[in-house]
Amino acid sequence: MTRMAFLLAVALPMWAGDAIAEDYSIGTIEIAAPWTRATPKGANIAAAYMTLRNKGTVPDRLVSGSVAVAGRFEVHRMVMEQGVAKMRPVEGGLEIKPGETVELKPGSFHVMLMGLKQPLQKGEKVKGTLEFEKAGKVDIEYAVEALGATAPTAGEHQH
Ligand SMILES: [Cu+2]
Repeated sequence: MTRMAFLLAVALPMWAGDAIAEDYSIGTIEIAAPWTRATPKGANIAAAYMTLRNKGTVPDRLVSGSVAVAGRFEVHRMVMEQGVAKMRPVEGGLEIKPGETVELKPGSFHVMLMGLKQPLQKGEKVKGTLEFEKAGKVDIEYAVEALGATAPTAGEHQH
């Protein structure tokens, strides 16, 4: 297959018309509203966000994941080093204690999609997986919000 034919084959099925973030669950873990942002031309990384809730009685961890359009998936946290905000991988996975909610949001924990194979466009949904130490693996889709968005499209989440 030529490179162009390959790009079209992976890009076309991703068009979904809107970008309302949806909720998912696996085992005792609830995943609310995974979302990311449109990327400027030439960008090869993007941050993605979601809310994780553990309804179980034992701790679990987000240990890995994947996204079809990126080469690598990492969970990052923000740290202050000498007054400068930097991001660092979360070693050993992101813990979600029983009964707790962990928010991945701008300025805090986030998923880093690295080695983007194509720009992310507003309105698309990006397919991926998340893997939890105990709950296992789940298929999810990230809603792609506008460049510069700070929260997912609101309206349907009344928790
Ligand atoms: Cu990061």
